[in-house]
Amino acid sequence: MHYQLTQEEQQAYHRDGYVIKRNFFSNEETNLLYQLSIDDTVIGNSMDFNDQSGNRTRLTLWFTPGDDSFGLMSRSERMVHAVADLLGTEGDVCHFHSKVMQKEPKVGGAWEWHQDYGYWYKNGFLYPEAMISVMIALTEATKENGCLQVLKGSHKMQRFEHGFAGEQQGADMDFVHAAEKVCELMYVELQPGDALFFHSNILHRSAANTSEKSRWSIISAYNLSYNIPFREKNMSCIQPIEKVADSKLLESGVQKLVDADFLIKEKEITLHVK
Ligand SMILES: O=C(O)CCC(=O)C(=O)O
Repeated sequence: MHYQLTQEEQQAYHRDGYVIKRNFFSNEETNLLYQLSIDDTVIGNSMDFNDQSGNRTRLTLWFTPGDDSFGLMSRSERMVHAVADLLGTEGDVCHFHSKVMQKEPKVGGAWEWHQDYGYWYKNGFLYPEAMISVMIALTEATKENGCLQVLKGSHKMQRFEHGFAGEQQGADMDFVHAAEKVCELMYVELQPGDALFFHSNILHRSAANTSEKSRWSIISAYNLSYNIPFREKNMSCIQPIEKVADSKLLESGVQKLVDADFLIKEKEITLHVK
């Protein structure tokens, strides 16, 4: 077994519900990913979501990882091995979806308190332990431009009910307030290329971007092959990833997302996948 994360990092993930790996992607790799994230193929397929205050935040989401630069990133050996280190080896690592989060200066809205499994449960996934998200910062993420906030250790509380909060799904705020009393609030500030691995049941949110700087990131969500959803039509989440060498991303240069299976915003889908 090839370990990508140290024993300490793995323990931190299981204890806290998240772990940060600094400089997981180099400056050169991150620049390349950032270039793709502002390309028409990404921006042209973005969807708006309003938060509770009516502020717009945008994302572009697709399911099947291809040979584009994001696919080469999400299928890279370092990424797949790190995910396997955290989820375990009872199943193969599969890619559920990736999304480019676009929090624009001044207008980029908030993401309300939620657990990713609060959404994914509705897709019929049975095992939250088999699911994880990995956020790669493409720009600096700070308190000022609306970095992710997590309630440390809240993944151990299991799933809360989620209902509508603006156009998003938010966790039942009575439970969130109770969790806030016993869990430390952490602001996850990241530099470009840093990776945040977070558990599907950790409570997290992010504030609106009131700064002059955009906050761009890519989040890839993974699932283990045995966790077969009974209400999900996109099957990439149970197809073992075809890994690629870490060097492939830079060797290939900017490769655009062509013919990707983008999520189109419809009421039904908005409810279930983010
Ligand atoms: O990017 C953000 O600010 C929030 C992302 C998030 O909450 C999620 O993807 O579950």
